[in-house]
Amino acid sequence: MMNKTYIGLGSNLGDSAQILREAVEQLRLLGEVKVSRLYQSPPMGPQDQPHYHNAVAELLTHLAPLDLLNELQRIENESGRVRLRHWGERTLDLDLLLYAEKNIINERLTVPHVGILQRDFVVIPLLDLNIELKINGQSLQNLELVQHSTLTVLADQSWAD
Ligand code: PH2
Ligand code: MG
Ligand code: MG
Repeated sequence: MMNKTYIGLGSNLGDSAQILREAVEQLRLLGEVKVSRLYQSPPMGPQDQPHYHNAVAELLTHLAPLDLLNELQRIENESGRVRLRHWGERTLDLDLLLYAEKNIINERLTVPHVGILQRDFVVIPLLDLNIELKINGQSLQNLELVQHSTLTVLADQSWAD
């Protein structure tokens, strides 16, 4: 079974654009990948940290949710992930945002990812990939935060080619 999944990518330490490019290269080993545009986003959480580079990848994969989570964590770790504090700066963050239409809640994983609908740095890149995307019946394009985006576009969808 092929499953359509969406992965959130973030980085605000090191050469973030390059780190995210290498992460996409690793995701391509797991299945077919499409990426959103690349954005700069002011930090959510502690304000005394750099702006983030954010993007979302659509991944078509045979991997089951927890197997995919394991792969994402492996990629984070192999990239030499540094994470300084909760909601704080990190070299690479890969979040499993959506997995097919599934709702998953267990000790390791909540899907849809917590807070998706409140985060423009997730919603806006998701809309690049699927303008009609709905989460539990809610159309993303109708969310108020789409009109008040704090994001800056850094590159079009060819950034990870
Ligand atoms: N990730 C965080 C905390 N804050 N802020 C932005 N703009 N983008 C992120 O990806 C982000 C954040 C922890 O994962
Ligand atoms: Mg995150
Ligand atoms: Mg994370």
